[in-house]
Amino acid sequence: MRQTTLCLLIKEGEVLLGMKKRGFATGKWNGFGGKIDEEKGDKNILDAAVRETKEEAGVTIINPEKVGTFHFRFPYKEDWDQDVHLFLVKEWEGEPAESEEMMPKWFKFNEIPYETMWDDDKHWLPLILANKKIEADFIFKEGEIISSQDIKIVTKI
Ligand code: 6OG
Repeated sequence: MRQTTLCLLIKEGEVLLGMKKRGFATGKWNGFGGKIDEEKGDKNILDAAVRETKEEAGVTIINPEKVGTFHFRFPYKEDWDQDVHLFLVKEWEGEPAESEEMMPKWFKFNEIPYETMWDDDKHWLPLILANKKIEADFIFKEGEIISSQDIKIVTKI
């Protein structure tokens, strides 16, 4: 299964999201991340998290904390299937800046634009912002709508 990363930068009641400007999920707000790319030197999932956040948001993340694992499945489009490793980031170097792929913006926790995000996000992001760790399965049907879901709060990840 394809392994990808998703990083959420957090500061004082705000979360940094990026508007995806091209490719998969264009037009959605999301965290930063992508797949492990050995050609770009990634040896593990953490390398991919650091590299992708630098490429997409212009910041170097420090001490990312793994807070979730997702199994996303798209029976109608299996090449979208992926396991996503979610990281919370409270330290970084640099200022978020627009890239070719993403336009970053800070959102207050109570102003998160769930209506322009992946359908799953409204179900798990509030848990993450409340300091929970999760393991979740989501199956989608056409139109990228959830057809089934299972979110478990875990203590160890
Ligand atoms: P690229 O193909 O752009 O990597 N991703 C998802 N994020 C959320 N919030 N919900 C989903 O529900 C997602 N499916 C994938 C993981 C894809 C990026 O999109 C994330 C990666 O950061 C289905 O390289």
